[in-house]
Formats: sequence, C-alpha cells, structure tokens
Amino acid sequence: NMVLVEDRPSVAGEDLDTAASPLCSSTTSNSDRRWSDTGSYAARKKLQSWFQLPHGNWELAKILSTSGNESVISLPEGKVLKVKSETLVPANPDILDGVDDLMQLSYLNEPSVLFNLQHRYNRDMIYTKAGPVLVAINPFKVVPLYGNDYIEAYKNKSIESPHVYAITDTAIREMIRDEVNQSIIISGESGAGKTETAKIAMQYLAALGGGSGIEYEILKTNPILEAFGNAKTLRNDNSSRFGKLIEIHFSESGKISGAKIQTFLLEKSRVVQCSEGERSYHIFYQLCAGASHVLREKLNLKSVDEYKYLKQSNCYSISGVDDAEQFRIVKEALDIVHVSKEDQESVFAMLAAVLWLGDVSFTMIDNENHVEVVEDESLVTVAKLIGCSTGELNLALSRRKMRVGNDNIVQKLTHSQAIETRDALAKSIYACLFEWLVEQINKSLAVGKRRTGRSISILDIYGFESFHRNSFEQFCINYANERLQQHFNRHLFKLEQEEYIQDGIDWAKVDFDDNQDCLNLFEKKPLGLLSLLDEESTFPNGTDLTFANKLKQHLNSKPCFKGDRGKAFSVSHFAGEVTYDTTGFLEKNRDLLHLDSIQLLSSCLCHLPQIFAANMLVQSEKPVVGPLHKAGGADSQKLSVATKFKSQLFQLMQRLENTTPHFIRCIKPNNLQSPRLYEQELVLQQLRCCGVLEVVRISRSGFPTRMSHQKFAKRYGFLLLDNVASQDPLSVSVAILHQFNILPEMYQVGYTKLFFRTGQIGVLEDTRNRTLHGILCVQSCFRGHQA
Ligand code: AD9
Ligand code: MG
Repeated sequence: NMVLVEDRPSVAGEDLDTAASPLCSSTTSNSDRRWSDTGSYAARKKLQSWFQLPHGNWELAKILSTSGNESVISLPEGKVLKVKSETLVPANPDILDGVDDLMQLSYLNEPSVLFNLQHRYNRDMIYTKAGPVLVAINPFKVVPLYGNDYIEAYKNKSIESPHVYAITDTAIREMIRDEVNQSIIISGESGAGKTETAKIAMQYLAALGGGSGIEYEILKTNPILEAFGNAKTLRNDNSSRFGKLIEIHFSESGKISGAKIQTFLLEKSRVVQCSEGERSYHIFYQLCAGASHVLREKLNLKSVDEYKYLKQSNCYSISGVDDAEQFRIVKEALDIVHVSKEDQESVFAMLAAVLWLGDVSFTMIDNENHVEVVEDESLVTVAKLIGCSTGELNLALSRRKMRVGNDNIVQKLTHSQAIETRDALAKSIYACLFEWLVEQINKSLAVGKRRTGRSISILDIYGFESFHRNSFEQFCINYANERLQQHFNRHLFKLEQEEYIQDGIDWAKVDFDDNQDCLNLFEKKPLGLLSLLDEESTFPNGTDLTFANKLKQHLNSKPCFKGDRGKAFSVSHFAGEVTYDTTGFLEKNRDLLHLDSIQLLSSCLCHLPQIFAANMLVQSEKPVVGPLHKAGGADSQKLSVATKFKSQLFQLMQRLENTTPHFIRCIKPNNLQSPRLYEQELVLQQLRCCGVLEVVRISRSGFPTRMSHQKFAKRYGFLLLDNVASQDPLSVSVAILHQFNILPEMYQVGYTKLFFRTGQIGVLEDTRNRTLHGILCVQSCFRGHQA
C-alpha cells in the first residue's frame, strides 16, 4: 500500500510543480534541476518522496519532518528512518500514477519514471510513450492487445493508448501526408522484444495496406528468417543472430506493392561452435525432427544428438516449441515465397551437408601432425550431398595448394589446420545459404514497375552488448549501435534545435551528449580501430597481440580509448565502458575460405554450391585482406568483415537519413524470461543506455511538432469560417490558430514554420477528419438523390 499524500493538490500538471518545488515553476524552466535538487522539496513536510533502499530498489516514503539537512521518513511497511535530505527524490502525486506519456510527469527523476513504467507493466500496459519514443516492456506472456479488433480500433483512432500499432499508424499517415519515406527503428537488448515488435508492426501494415496478397508473403518471411537466423541462447530462446531491415513499399493507393529485406552480420561461428545450454540455428533441429521418411533417406539424416556440431552444447529442445511442427510451417512459408520444391530440397541437402561435415574426422599420417580424412560415412555423405567425389573432398580438407615463386606446391595440413578448414567450409556454406535464401525471398517480393517510391522500413537490429567477455561480434554490434545512437541524437536533439534557431524561435539551447568522439575512434583513417584492425589483418605475421599493442601505441591518447593489460582494450561507449578481448579478432575479420574450398564448391555438380562459389569469387575481386596474399597468393582475398560491415552500415544510415524515423525502445524487465517480474536496476540501466530519460526531458521543454505555413494553411485553411483564399499562408495559419483557440503557450510562429507542443496538431487533425468525413457523407447522399 502506498502512503497517502495529505497535501494532495487538486489538479495535476503545472500547478504541481509550483506546489511542490519552486525550482520547477514552469515547463520551460531548466528542467535539469528536477533531476537533482531535492533540498527544498524535502523541506516541505508530508510529501511523498523516493528513498533508495540499501539493495538498490526505490521505495515510496512519506516525509514526516525535516530539520537541518536531515529528514525523518516513514516507509510503506511502517518503518521510520532518519535520512540525509539530499538522498530523497521527489515523487509524483498519486493522480499521475501510470500516465501513458512520461512527459506528463511533474517530476521526471529516475525512480518516478521507473515506477510509472512498473505501475503500467503490472496492469499489462506494456507500452508507454517517452515523448516521441515508444517504450515497450517485454511481458513474457500473451497480453490481450493485438489482433483485428485492436487494429481496427487504432485505425479508427478509437483507442489512444500507446502501442506499436499507433506508431505504425502514424508512420503510414506521415508517409502519405508528407510524401516522405518512414522508418521504424527498434532497438533494445537481446530478449527485449525487438523481433516480436517488428512483427507486430508488420501485422498492422499488412492489415492496412493489404489487398494485393503480397502482404501475406511478406509476413511469411518471418518464420523463414527466424528458422535460419535465430537460435536459442542463454538470453533468449528465439534470439536473432543477424540484423534486419525490411523496406515495405506502397503504391499510389496506399497498398503494399512489395518489399525488400537486407540482413547484417549473421553470426556464423554458431554453426560450428556453440556454448553449453544454447542451440545452433533452429532449422537444423527442425529438419531433423520434421523431415519426411523419404527426405531422411535421401539426406541420410540422423537424429540431432548424433551430430557433433549439435551435440557440443548439450541442448536439443526448447520448452514449448515443437520443432517438427515448425519445420512444416517453414516449408509452407517457403512455398508461399515461391521457393520451388526442388530448391527447397537443395536447401535441406546443404543443411545436412553442414551437419555431416561436422562429423568428418582426420587421422595422423606422419609425426609432423599431418593428417588425412577418415573415409567414413560422413565423408561419403557430404560428398554425395554437395555433389563431388570423396577424393576431391578429401583433398580440399587435408591439403592446400600454394604458389611459391613460379611453382605450385601442395602442402599437407596439420590436424588443427584441417579442422579449421572443415569448419570454415561449413560456416561458409551456411552463410551463403542464408544469403541465397534472402535473395530468393527478395525476388519473390520484388516491387513491381509501378512503384511510387514510398516506403516504410522496419529495422530490427541487435542492441548494445556488454558481457563478461566481449569479442569481435560485440565490437561490430556496439559500433553499429554508436552509429544508430548518433542518428537518434541527431534526429531528436540536434536537428530539432537547429531548426528552432534557424526559424527564429526562442529556445534555450539544450546540451546533449554527442558520441562523435567514439565514432571517430572507430572510423578515423589511418589511425582508428577499424583501419588498424584491417591493417593488422593483412600482415602475414599479425596476431591478436600485435593488434592490441598497435592500438595502445596509436590510440592511447584518444578520449574514448583505454589500453588494458595483455590483449584487451576498452572503449567508452555512449551506453557504458566495454572491455574487448582481441582473441580471435584477426581471424574473424579476415574470415578466409581457402581457394581450395571455393574451387571444390565450384566444381560440385549441385547447383547451390556452384552459386555459392561464384558469389565468393565475385567478392574476392574487391580489395584484399589476408596473410597469405603476399606470401603465396593462393588464398581467397576479399573485403574484411569489419570493412564490409562498415559499408553496409553507412548504406543503412544513408537510407535512414532520408526517412522520418520513429523510435521504439524495447526493455527487458528481467533476465529469466519470466512474466510479472520487474527488476528496477535492470530496467533503469536500459533506460539510461537508450537515452529514454534524456528524451523525455528535452521533448517536454520543446515544440516537437512543426509544419510550414504553406502546408498548414493548405491543410487546414478550408476549415476557416471566413473566406481567406486571397491571403498569404502566414495570415491564414494565424487565423486558423485563433479560430481553434490554440493557446499561445502551445505554439510558436517561426519564419517559415509553425511549432507546436506535443499533441496540439492532433486536435486539428481530428477536426479536419471529421469535417472531411462530413463532406463525403453529404456528397454521397447528394449523389444518391440524383440517382
Ligand atoms: V534478440 O536481440 O533477437 O536476442 P529480441 O528480438 O529483442 O531479442 P524477441 O522479440 O525475440 O527479443 O523477444 C523474446 C521473447 O519475448 C519472445 O520470444 C516472446 O516470448 C517474448 N515477447 C516479446 N515481446 C512480446 C510481446 N509483445 N508479447 C508477448 C513477447 N511476448
Ligand atoms: Mg530478435
């Protein structure tokens, strides 16, 4: 039970600020002070206040008395404590419990935000606005918020509460109204609900823009991509191991006309290596569980616990998931996106080949550790599945052709080299298969010729990661997040602020953390993390240690960098400091597949291996990375992984720059994937990481909605009672504002635009829609009469 406020003010809103603290006397005052200064607040007796318990959680306390800098408080369970007044943080009055936009809170401190979200979460209201950003807290259970009735309600605007549907609806409307492409950018930690949120947004788009049938195909891409790109991890039973951007195109009439999917950085290492309690990609288990008798025979399939690649993590099933049934769903989805039965069978053959490759073993043939492949069932099966002879496969896995001067020589591989070669082949086949599938899907969804060029893109990309041990993958992921964070910052703060200033609006400058320093650390040439990594990757003698040393040598003076002991270094990211262990960096960055393996694939009789080989050779013609380049030149030379990722990321940012973004921040309330459990500290840390708290503060004090005078006059001018057709847009705009009694503190008139506080334009839109609807009704009645 909460403590009752005895001095409860009669109205919510601005009065509270004055009632509670003279420091917060107006909305546009420097709201920074709301966060810290509580001295005068505590001086007022009997108010509610937040008190942090020793274990970190915040409790609502009542201030009983204050003297000097100490206050006596009582906690909900009746305990009375004497505490330092400065440790108390003001709480909002009960009347503001669970507001649906954090901007409505009078006190925007961390515990108030946390409590507000928790209050809603406990009532299954998992969505809350933070100014322009939607915060979504993972319920880890079915919540009754989705489906056709809800879609209808959001479409008709008969529900107002924050929702993915509402954000998506806004995106559609703005796309049509402003003729600008839109993007929905979803971020959050692993398991926070990004992929589910993306699907919910797609569901809404499909319902509103459906009709052609293509929307059904678009929805069916989800089970396919999840089967091939998701896996059970310790954090999430259905964790996406790749980033995804889906661009959904619309026709003139607002119907979906096609889509295009781009994927980023699939985690290939999972195919050959996976830690205890996790699984490899779902599709392997689905295939083994769901293949028909005939298919089993054809692929010589065993059960999952008989394959080395799947056995190592000692985890085969996911509770509540039927892999056989999932396999059926995936096959059906493949049919729907027009992957032929024949191609599907080739896909399954490649999967079986990867599994069987893991069972290929080697025997020592001399005492220099050189090996030969054991001629057993696994070798025979792999050869059969990819369409080569066992002899060719044996050679590709145990020998390497090299060029030394003008001579071709053949080198025998050692045991560890052979295993590396085998695993590299398995990873490449899988990664190529994934890319090929995405390409097939894109062909099927291709936008017709009569495109309007209007689209809504949904980005579901891995959030910031900071683990006990951070490797190359975290390095790339966190770099991507720095870029996205800058986009977020730029959009919400910088552009906004610049626009105010440009338009002559009086607006106190707001500081925000720019992360340009950190981005420079990654991107500067030639002395940045990425350049130095690529450089070291090309050196024949480069190792992870020489790489780490080089970083320390060149970057130690940089603001966001810290050299650590041995092979480690740290970066101060916007979301916190992360220590990276460079072990494996060079190898993962080079990602070499030996030319022998590529040649093997290209000589295979089956068509998929041939396509894979051809794609790899195309890539190899680009700039070179690889230690053997200078020494021998017999290796595949290609773009480094980091460079490829960076260029993908730049393309992505460029695309996003040309869209109006809508941000959704997903929050994971606990690490156990369990419903009803809300861990304050965990939530708080995520809110800080994604800038939600900062956004609320800034948005509230500004005028987030704006429209040019022309546009405004054109859009709402017809609502004017007096005829003003001859007047200039500015006068028309001002007349509209007056006619609708928009309060002066709710807008500002700039040189070229009108600026509104949140929510104001919605009122006008509603009137406009009602009026238009009225006109249409009258017209159709009129026509009815005529007929
Ligand atoms: V990862 O970075 O790909 O590992 P995501 O994508 O952020 O992660 P995901 O969407 O996969 O997380 O959500 C994890 C699980 O949370 C889902 O499998 C659901 O069981 C659960 N979830 C997420 N959102 C919802 C929801 N809106 N309603 C019900 C949900 N359950
Ligand atoms: Mg996901």
